[in-house]
This record gives sequence, C-alpha cells and structure tokens, in this order.
Amino acid sequence: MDLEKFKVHGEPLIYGAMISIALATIGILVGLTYFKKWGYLWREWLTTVDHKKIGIMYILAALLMLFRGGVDALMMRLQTAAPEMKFLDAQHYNEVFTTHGLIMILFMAMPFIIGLMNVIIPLQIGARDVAFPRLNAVSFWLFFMGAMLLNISFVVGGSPDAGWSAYFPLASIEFSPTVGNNYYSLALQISGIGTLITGVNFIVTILKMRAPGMTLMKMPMFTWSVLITNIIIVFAFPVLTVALALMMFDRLFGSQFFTMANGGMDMLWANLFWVWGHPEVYIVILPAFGIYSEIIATFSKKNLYGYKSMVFSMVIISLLSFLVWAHHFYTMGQGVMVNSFFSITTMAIAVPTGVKIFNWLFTLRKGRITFTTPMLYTLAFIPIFTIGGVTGVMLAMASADYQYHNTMFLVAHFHYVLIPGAVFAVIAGFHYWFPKVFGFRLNERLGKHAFWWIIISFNVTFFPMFFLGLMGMTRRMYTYSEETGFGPLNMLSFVGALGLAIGFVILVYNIYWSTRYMPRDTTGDPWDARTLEWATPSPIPAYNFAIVPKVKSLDPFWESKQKNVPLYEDKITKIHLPNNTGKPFILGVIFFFLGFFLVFSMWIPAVVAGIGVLIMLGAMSFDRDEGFYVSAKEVEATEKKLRGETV
Ligand code: HEM
Ligand SMILES: [Cu+2]
Repeated sequence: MDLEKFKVHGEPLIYGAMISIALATIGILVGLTYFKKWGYLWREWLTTVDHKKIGIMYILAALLMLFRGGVDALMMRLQTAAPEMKFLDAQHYNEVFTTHGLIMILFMAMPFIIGLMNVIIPLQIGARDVAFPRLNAVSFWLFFMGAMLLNISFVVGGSPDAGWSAYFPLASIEFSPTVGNNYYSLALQISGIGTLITGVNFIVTILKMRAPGMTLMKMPMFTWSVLITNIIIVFAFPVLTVALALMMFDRLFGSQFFTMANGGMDMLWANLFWVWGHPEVYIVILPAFGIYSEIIATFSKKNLYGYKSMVFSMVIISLLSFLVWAHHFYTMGQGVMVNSFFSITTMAIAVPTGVKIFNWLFTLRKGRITFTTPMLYTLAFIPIFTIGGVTGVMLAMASADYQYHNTMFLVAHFHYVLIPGAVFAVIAGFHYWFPKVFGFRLNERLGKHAFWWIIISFNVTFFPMFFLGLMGMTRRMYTYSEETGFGPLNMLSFVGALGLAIGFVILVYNIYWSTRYMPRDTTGDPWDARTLEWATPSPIPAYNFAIVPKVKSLDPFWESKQKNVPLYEDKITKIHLPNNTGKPFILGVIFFFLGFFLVFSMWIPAVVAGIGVLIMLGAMSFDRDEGFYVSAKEVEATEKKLRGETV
C-alpha cells in the first residue's frame, strides 16, 4: 500500500500538531490506566443514555473545538497581522480558514447549543429524559466521530482547503486533488446524520413529554426556541445530506453533478449548500435568543415582555430563513428579479428580529436588574448583535453587495452576528445553568474579568475588519503588500485576537478555580429563577423529578415560590429508567472507520465497515430494553441528601 498519501509534509506547525496529538493521546491513555478509570469511563459516560451526561459530553467536545478553532483563528490573524508575513503559506492559510469555519459552526457552536438543550430541555418541560434516550446517544456519537474525522485531517492526508462553503469547481477533484474535501464530505455527513436524529428526537420530546398542564403557550421561551430550531433542522439537514452525497460521488467515483463539463452544474452546489447553510445560522442563533430570554427574565425579576410576539417572530424567522439563501451569491449572475426577491426577503428578517430586540428592552424596563455574569453577556449581546444586524441589511442590498461581496466587511458582519448571537449566548447559558448541573456557581469576579476581556477584545478584533473591507481587502487573502495600507488595522485586529484568547483562558481558569473553591449550593435555585429546571435539586438526580410537576401557568416555579401554588400533588413512587448501552458508541466508532476508509478510497475495508454499520443497525433495531426501577425509598433518600438534609 502507498503510505505516502497519509502523510502531510512541510511545516514545523504540522509536525508540532502531530507530536502534541500523540502526546495528548498517550497522556490520556496512561492517565486512564494509572488511575484505573477505564471502567468508570465506560459505565458512566461512553454507554450513558442520560440526557444530562450526553449534554455534558457535547459541551466538553464543544469547548475542545473552541480551542482548536480559536488556535486556527489566531494563526490566521498572526499571518495577516503585517504585510508579507511568512508564517503560513497560501495552501495552509486556505486549510486553516476552511477548518476554522467548519469547526466553529458545525463542531463548536452547534454542539454547544445541542449540549445545553440536552441538559436543560427535559428539565424545563418537567420530563425525566428525552423521548428516545438511546437514539440521543447515537446522535452524540455520530457527531463526535464526525468531528474527530475532520480533526485528524490536519495530520493525516491533509485538510479541506476550499472554504467552509466548498464551492465547486474549486472543491472538485480536479482543482482540489488532496483528500481534504473527501474528509469534508464524509465528516460532515456522519455528524450531520447525528444532528438530523437530534432534530427528530427533540421535536417528539417537546411535543409529547411535557409535564401535565404545560400547554404550548406555557412553555418557557428556551423550549420554544429549541422546538423551532429542531423543526428547521429536520427541514434543512436532508438538503445537506443530499448535497454531501453528490459531492462524495463527484470526488470518489467521478460523477459529474457539480462539474462545469458534461452537463454538470457548479452553481447547483452553491444553491444546495446555502439552502441548508442559511437556516443553519438560525439553528445556532434561535436557541441563543431563547437562552437570552430566560436570562433577561430571571435577572430583571419580571416575566418576559411580549411572550406571544416572541414566539410568533421566531416562527416568522424560521420560515424566512428558507427563503433567503441566494443572498450569498448575488454576484453570480442570476438576474435582477431573482436578486430583488432575495434582497427583500433578507431585509424582511430584520423586522421579526427587531421585534425581539424591543421585547427584551421592554422586559428590562423597570426591572430589578442584577448584573451577574450571564446577564452581562446578555446586555452586551443586544447592541453588538444590532451592529451585526444593521450591517446585514447593508449586505442584503444586492446592488451594494457588488462592492461588499467577499470582502473583510462580510467577515466582520458575520462574526458580529455569530459571536454575540451564538458564542456569548452559550457562554451566558453555561454560567447560568452551571450551578444546576454541578451544584456550585462559577466565580463571579473571574467571570466578569473574562467578560470584559472578551467583549472589548471582540470589538478590537472585528470592528477594524469593516474598514478593511471597505478599503478593498478581500476575505481569504493570505497576505498583502505594504502599499495596500492594510497593515495597521490588521495589526490592531491581531492584538484584539490575543485579548480574546486571554479572555477565554480566564474563563477556563474560572472553571478550574470554582470547581476547587466555590461553596456548594444546596437550594437548587441559586438565581431565584422562574422555570421548572430550578425546581430540581442540584446536581440533578438521574431521574430529574422525584414527582412529576403539575404546571398551571407560565413560569410555574416562580408562581410556586411567590404564591405558594404547590408544584407537586402526587406522592413519590418508583421511577422507571432506561439501561445504559454500548451500542451507540460502537456504531459511532464503526462509522468513523467507514468514513476514514472512504476518504482514502480503501474500498475493501470500507465495504467491511459498511457491513459493520448495517449489522449494528440491525442489532439495535431488535434490542429490547426493559429498563429498571428506582424504588420510592431510594428516591426519597437521594432527594434528602441532595437538599443537604441528613438521612
Ligand atoms: C474567536 C475569535 C475568532 C476570530 C479571531 C476569527 C477570525 C476569523 C478570520 C480572520 C476569518 C477570515 C479569514 C479570511 O477570510 O482570510 C474567519 C473566517 C470565518 N470564521 Fe471566524 N473567527 C473567530 C470566531 C469565529 C466563530 C465563533 C465562528 C462561528 C461560530 C466563526 C466562523 C467563521 C467562518 C464561517 C469563517 C469563514 C471561513 C471561510 O472563509 O470559509 N469564527 N474567522
Ligand atoms: Cu444567509
């Protein structure tokens, strides 16, 4: 066999990455063996079907990917910090911005959101788990293995290099002959199937598993946003599935779907990609709106202003999100009528979004506001996201976009939308729900330090990019000459990126510090919050609610505290829970190998792995799990212990 194709050559960076990956892997293996943790890892995590643990694994993976995507970002900013830098060559710059974009959106923002939604949604609706706990584990392992597959591309065979949007013909085998874009088509496919399954699982969970009395219009806003998001997932992801399959055929088997010759259509890719890609942005941003709504209500001590219009505007946004995709390529020549249509639909999205912004402002009005860390991120989100939105309307004007298109102005715009609209939200949600999951708060002082570093540095990094774009600097440009005058603003942006890195380091340090020193919270409700998840003890027992709550109003927990409305009317009885299973993990591993073999066109191993997948699917279909019961006595004892009473 030709081993040459697995190797990546040339850069000290890559050798460095190889060595650090090898060292980290050896470190983890040795550590697990030394501390005898293999059994624990398998029993408690790899085979778990508990939505809370699956959620935590999603979030850990997302934090890891935030680090990877962040290092990519720093490398890009260093390379462009001054004219004629020689840090990365053109090919590596291409690979770095491609993996940065892919990882940040698909393997950081989305899993972070899905992680929070896993942990919180069943609690918010008063359920004991998601509708299909085992399928939930399948979702996680497919996502995780897809992410790993993309990540090894940097050191095995080479990364994708045609941008995160992988436009054809650039991404075709002719112009991108390395295995990089094979990784793209397979890694995204595997994790995308996982996401699609999540979509189905959460729609069913929210529609069927709500506590008695919780009508649709009594659902917390985060639950609403997640329901709508998962409906978008179910409609958008199949488009990606098909597009990626066709891409794989083109690259591996020489079909001609997206080529420019033999009847292929390169523009078809751009259309399919963005029919998925634009809704995808809303998949990460709508849950963020939900998170902010919860936080604003809690820390203003008021119920959310304009509940119905909040829901209605999310529904409108979700519909419009499918009708705007061509705004990504006004310049590709589809004519005035088409461009006008997409221009108008795009600008129309600003209306429901504006409604939400005003609702948040009205919720704040006359509220008793406490400036906690999650609240600070929420308050910072409002003006920063508005800058993103307003520049979006500028880009939406087709004729003006002929100037802005593919310049750094666009890069500035989408970071101004995505970072407050997704990253700040997950950080805020992380701080907000952390005590629920782990039973203690994160340190507020460190949290605020990190906040100021991140907020200020964010603006220092990205605001100059608006001007760079207007000066004519295009995106994906790996270097420029002195005469362009792009130097100083790029240097400023690099300094900002360093500040962002410092902010994130403080954030991670805070997790470490708080784990060691923060006092435990036994109330289960450290923020005096409103929704049902806060009615459980923290950390949350495996069965969530000892007694399923009865819901009579919006913000039922708040009502129960304020007006002494009882939440629980039944007695504690035995609770039924599903057993753990190793099959989803094994399925994920086989999928990983199937993907890997296909990337390198190793047909026989690929067929074997494919058969392995089918066998696993068969085995899982005929699996019968009777589950097990936790006795009423055990439930009572656990409740007492978690509430800090002695048994
Ligand atoms: C943490 C700080 C971040 C920095 C400093 C940063 C920096 C950059 C830069 C400089 C580029 C453009 C490179 C070029 O066109 O030459 C870029 C592209 C991109 N970034 Fe970020 N970024 C950050 C975070 C994020 C986040 C959180 C997301 C998404 C959630 C994101 C998504 C993207 C995407 C989709 C691209 C386009 C990639 C492509 O052109 O194919 N970035 N980023
Ligand atoms: Cu779009």
